[in-house]
Amino acid sequence: MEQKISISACPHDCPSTCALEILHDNTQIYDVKGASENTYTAGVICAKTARYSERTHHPDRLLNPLKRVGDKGSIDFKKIDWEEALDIVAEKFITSDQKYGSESIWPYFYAGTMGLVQRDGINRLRHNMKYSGQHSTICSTITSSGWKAGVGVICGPDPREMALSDVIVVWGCNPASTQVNVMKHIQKARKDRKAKLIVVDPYQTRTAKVSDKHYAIRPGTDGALACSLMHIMFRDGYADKIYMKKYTDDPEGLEEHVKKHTPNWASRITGLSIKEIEEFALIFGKTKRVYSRIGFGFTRQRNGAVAMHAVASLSAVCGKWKVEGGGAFYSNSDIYNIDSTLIEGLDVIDPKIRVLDQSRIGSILIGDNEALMGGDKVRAMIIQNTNPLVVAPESLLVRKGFSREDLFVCVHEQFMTETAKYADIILPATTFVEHDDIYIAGGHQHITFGPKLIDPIGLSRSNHQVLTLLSKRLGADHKGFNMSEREIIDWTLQSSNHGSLSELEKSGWKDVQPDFNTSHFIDGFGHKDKKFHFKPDWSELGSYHSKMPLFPDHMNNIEDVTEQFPFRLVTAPAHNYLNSSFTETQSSIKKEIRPQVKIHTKDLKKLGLSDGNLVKIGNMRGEVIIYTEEFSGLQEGVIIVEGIWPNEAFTGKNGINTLIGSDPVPPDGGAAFHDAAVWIKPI
Ligand SMILES: Nc1nc2c(c(=O)[nH]1)N[C@H]1C(S)=C(S)[C@@H](COP(=O)(O)OP(=O)(O)OC[C@H]3O[C@@H](n4cnc5c(=O)[nH]c(N)nc54)[C@H](O)[C@@H]3O)O[C@H]1N2
Ligand SMILES: Nc1nc2c(c(=O)[nH]1)N[C@H]1C(S)=C(S)[C@@H](COP(=O)(O)OP(=O)(O)OC[C@H]3O[C@@H](n4cnc5c(=O)[nH]c(N)nc54)[C@H](O)[C@@H]3O)O[C@H]1N2
Ligand code: SF4
Ligand SMILES: [Mo]
Repeated sequence: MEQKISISACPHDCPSTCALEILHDNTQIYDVKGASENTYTAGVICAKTARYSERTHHPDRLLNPLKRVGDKGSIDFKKIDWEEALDIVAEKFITSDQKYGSESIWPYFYAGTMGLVQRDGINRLRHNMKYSGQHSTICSTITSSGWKAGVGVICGPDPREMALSDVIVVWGCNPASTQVNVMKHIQKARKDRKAKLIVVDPYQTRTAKVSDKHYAIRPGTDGALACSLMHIMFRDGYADKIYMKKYTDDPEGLEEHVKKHTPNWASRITGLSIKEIEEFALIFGKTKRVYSRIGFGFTRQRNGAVAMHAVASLSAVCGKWKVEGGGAFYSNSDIYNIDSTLIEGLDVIDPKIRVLDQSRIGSILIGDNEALMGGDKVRAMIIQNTNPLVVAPESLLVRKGFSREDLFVCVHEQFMTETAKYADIILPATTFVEHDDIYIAGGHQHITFGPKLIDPIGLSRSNHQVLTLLSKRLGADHKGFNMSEREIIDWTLQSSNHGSLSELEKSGWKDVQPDFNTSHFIDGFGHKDKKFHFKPDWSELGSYHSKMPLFPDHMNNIEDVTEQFPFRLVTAPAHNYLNSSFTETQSSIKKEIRPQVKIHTKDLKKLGLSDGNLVKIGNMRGEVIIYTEEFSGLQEGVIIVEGIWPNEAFTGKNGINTLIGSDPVPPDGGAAFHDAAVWIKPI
C-alpha cells in the first residue's frame, strides 16, 4: 500500500497541541514526528506521542461493542453488534426519562480528545434532550478564574516570544514533562541571550533540574510569595507607577495592602528563606524582559485562584507586559472565538436544567443531596473521553457510585479502562487518526486540522458517529446530527471567521495570534474598564466567593498539616503518561516502573523507613499502599506522587485520588488535586 506523510495535531489534553507529520497508509500509522514548519511545535514532540503507533495499533484496543454479563467492575462482557448496543442505550435513556425525568440522565465527558467536534458534540445531545448539564471543573476552572480576576481575558504575549526574554519564570508547571515545546523556546533564549530560567515548584521536577534557580516552595503558598515580591517591588522602586496609573485599578490600595507582606512573613509561610525571596525579587525587578509562564499546577490548591491572581498581579505591578519578550502568560484559549453553536447545540439550551459539577461525580453518584443540588438521583450515563474511576477526586465514592445496580452506564472508549469495567454497555472508539477533527491550543495560537488517515480499527466508531446514531433513536432533532464531521468543521470555521475547511486543509494549520498591542494589553486588559484588577470582583466569577480576599493575598484555606496529618501531598503528572492515557502502553509503563512516593531523606529517617519500602498513606478519605522513593529536591513535610496510575497498579487497588477531596474551590469550583494533608505509616 502506498505510504504518505500527512499533517495532523496531537489530540491529547495538553496545552501544546503539537502539529504532527504522520507517515501512514490506509490502514496503519508508522512514524509520528513534530511538524518542523510549525513555528510553535518547531519539530518537537514528546516521546509518548512519537510512539503513537503503539497506542493506535495496541493489541488491547476495544474492537467490538460489549454488553456486561458479570459483576460491575469485572471484565465479563459479551460481544454484541452495534444495532443491539445502541438500542439498549436508547431504551434505557428513554425509560429513565419517562420514569424519572430527563435530568436523571447525565452525559459525562472530558478532554481525552481535544478535537472540538469529537470532544464537545456530546453537549448537543445533552442540550437537545434536556439531560443534566456538566460544569467542567476538573482541570482549568481554578486557574482560569484566578487569571480572569486580574487580566479579564484568557490570552497573552505570543509564547514564541519566550525566545526573546532575558528571564523566564516557570511558575507552578513542569513543561519538560507536560508541554515539551515550551522548553525549546526557552532553550533558544538561553542560547541566544544567556537568559535565566527560574522555576517555582514544590519539588525538583525535570524542568527545575535544568533551571538556573529552583524555588522549592511549600505547596499552596504561592500567594504569599507573590505578595512579598510585590512588597519588595514597591519598597525598592521596581514598581512601575506610571504603568499602573494607566493600566490598573487601584495601585495605591495595593501598595498599602502589601506593606504587611514582608519577606519575613512570606518566608514563614512558604518555607523559602528571606535571602531566596530577596534574590528572586531583585532579578525579577531589575530585568525588563521577564516572561512568566504560569501553569495549572500551583492552582490545584484550595486557594489556587487567589494565588493565580497574586502571581499575575506581580507582572502588572512591574509593567512587564510593555515589552516584547515580557509579561505573563497562562493560556491563549480566548483568542480563537470559535462559534460552537453547531457543535454543542448552544441554540437549544434550557437554562432551567440543573448543571452538575464534574469533579463531584463521586458524591453525585452516591446520592449526596448537596452535590445533586437538591434534585433526584442520576440513573443513566453515557461517558466519552474520560476515565473518572481513576482521575476524579474521592475515588472510593466514585467506585461506590459506579457499583450501583440501579445506575445504567454506557462507556465509549478506546481501551478497557476501569470506568469501562463498570459499564453496562461498552462502545469501541476511534483514535484521532481514524476520524476528522479540528484543534485549537491553550499553549499557542494555531488552529489545526486533523484528518482521518486510516480505517477505523476493528468496529470502532467516532464520538460523532455514536451521538448521531443515538440521536435518531432518542428523537434528538438538531441539524448537527444530519451533518458529517467535515461539514460541521467547515460550518464552524466559516461562522468563526477562520475561512473554510478546504483552506485549512491546504495549509494544515492557521496562526491566529493577535497583534502585539492586543497580546501585550497595550490597548487595555480584558475588563470593561480596560484595566488590570488588583481588586477583583470575585462574585462575578463564581458562587463560592464569600471568603475571598479583597486584594492579592495568601488565602489560608488549604488542607494544612496537623499532628494527625503531618505531610502535604502533591499528585503531579508523570512524564510518560498523559493523565490516565498511555498507562496502557508498555514503553510508558516500563519507564514509570510503579507508583512511588517521593519523600525527603530526613522524613524517611524520622519514620524509620528507607528507599523502596511499602508504606500506607492515608487521611479521612481513605488509604493508599505505595513504595517509598528517597528524594531530597523538596522541603521536609512535602511528598510527591507522580502520575494518575490505574487504581489496579496499587497494592490494595486504591489509587492516588482516594486521598483527594472534591469540595469546590473558590470562586467557581474545581478539584484541589495537589492539596491534601496525609499521614504515612510503615507496613
Ligand atoms: N506528561 C504529561 N503531560 C501532561 C499531563 C500529564 O499527566 N503528563 N497532563 C496534561 C494536562 S490535563 C494538563 S491540565 C497539563 C498540566 O500541566 P501543568 O501546568 O504542568 O500543571 P500540573 O500538571 O497540575 O502541575 C505541574 C506542577 O505544579 C506543581 N505544583 C503543585 N502544587 C504547587 C504549588 O502549590 N505551588 C507551585 N508553585 N507548584 C505546585 C507540581 O509539583 C508540578 O510539578 O499538562 C498536560 N500534560
Ligand atoms: N491525582 C490527580 N488527578 C488528576 C490530575 C492530577 O494532576 N492529579 N489532573 C486532572 C486533570 S488536569 C485532568 S484534565 C483529568 C483528566 O482525566 P481524563 O479525562 O480521564 O484523562 P485522559 O487520560 O486525557 O482521557 C481519558 C480517556 O479518553 C479516552 N479517549 C481519547 N480519545 C477519545 C475519543 O476520541 N473518543 C472516546 N470515546 N474516548 C477517547 C482515552 O482512551 C482515555 O481513557 O485528570 C485529573 N485528575
Ligand atoms: S507534548 Fe502534548 S501535544 Fe505535544 S505530542 Fe506530547 S502530548 Fe501531544
Ligand atoms: Mo488537565
